[in-house]
Amino acid sequence: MTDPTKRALITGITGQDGSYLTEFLLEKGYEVHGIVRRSSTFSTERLNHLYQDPHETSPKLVLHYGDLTDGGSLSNLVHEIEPHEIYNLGAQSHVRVSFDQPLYTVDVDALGTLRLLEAARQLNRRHEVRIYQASSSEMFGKVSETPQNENTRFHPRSPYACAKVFSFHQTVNYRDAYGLYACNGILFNHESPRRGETFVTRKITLGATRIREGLQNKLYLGNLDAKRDWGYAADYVEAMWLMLQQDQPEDFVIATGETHSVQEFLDLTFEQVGLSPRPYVEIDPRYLRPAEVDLLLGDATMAREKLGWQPKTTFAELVKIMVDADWERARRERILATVRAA
Ligand code: NDP
Ligand code: GDR
Repeated sequence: MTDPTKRALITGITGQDGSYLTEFLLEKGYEVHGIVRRSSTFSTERLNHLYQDPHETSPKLVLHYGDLTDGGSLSNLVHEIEPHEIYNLGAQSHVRVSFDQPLYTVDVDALGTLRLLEAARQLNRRHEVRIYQASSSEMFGKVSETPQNENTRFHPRSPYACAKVFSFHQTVNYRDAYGLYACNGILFNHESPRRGETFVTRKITLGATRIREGLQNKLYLGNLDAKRDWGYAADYVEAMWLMLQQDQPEDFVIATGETHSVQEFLDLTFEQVGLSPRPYVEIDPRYLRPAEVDLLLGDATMAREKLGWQPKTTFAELVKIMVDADWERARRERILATVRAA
């Protein structure tokens, strides 16, 4: 291919981060290719506003069927597309679910990364490619120091986190062993109105706004004492891109430097909809985990100094962005329900 346009390949393009990263790269003039799993219903809801008819000449967003468990499809796509940058965001990303599906989680989140690194290594022999690995603050697990930075020891506490630690080290090793431009973004929790509905922040903003609109009576949650460093997903995708624009590949922590408990997120959300959580929230043990990560707090000094990156959205602003979006949705749902009942 001789076209000077930069091509990016994204696994996990249909997820929260995939959709924000696609917007970001399209605005930068990239041609974006995404890998989508085949399912019986469409999984591209988060990308609908970016959709381009594949019959158009030179579409800037192209989706391909593939799967991180299928090394053949990954290798074929990497070789056909010849991307300049690969973002490996695809994962079974739910920590609680990883206890129920440990082998599947490891296949996708650990071996899937290795399959992709291997395809990238082969391509890199004839066409320079850079690869970003979506590593996670969950790797710190039972933390040995606070705040956590790039030198903090890993102590993973779930099948998900163990798989991510494997992928972290494979990424570093492909960089050391083969000179591949490969880096890990160790991202702390980041949320948005596009967050999956079973992650705690979205579950709370959806639940509180639906309760406010009379669509739901109860919100069932697990451990309210866990503390997380929550940022805004739209801010974090810029850091992924910046990591691939440096002279040398390195691994970076991306975080806000503030930590809040699930209880605090809950209180602020209910305050914004003018309710107290007490009558509505119940603890359901099914949402507790066999091993919990109690406290995460990131130190993103290295990202600030080397990438010039820092978060733009505060905790209170994040909660408001999510509440506003879900409240609008709940209002529409209530109006629809009223019309149907009439
Ligand atoms: P999501 O769960 O929203 O998205 C995950 C994506 O991976 C979806 O597009 C999903 O496809 C895809 N996927 C799942 N299984 C496979 C598979 N077998 N083959 C190919 N693709 C697959 O996650 P986020 O967008 O929140 O996170 C993106 C990445 O960053 C993940 O790797 C996650 O582990 C990691 N991460 C996330 C953080 C966060 O706070 N959000 C923090 C740190 C790391 P489908 O739509 O079909 O399900
Ligand atoms: P996490 O996010 O496990 O940090 O992983 P999640 O929102 O699932 O949990 C955060 C904390 O909230 C507690 N919690 C609940 N969690 C869920 N899902 N549902 C509940 O009802 C509930 N009640 C309390 C949890 O126990 C936990 O302590 C996310 C994912 O995006 C990972 O892919 C990513 O790597 C990490 O963030 C960084």
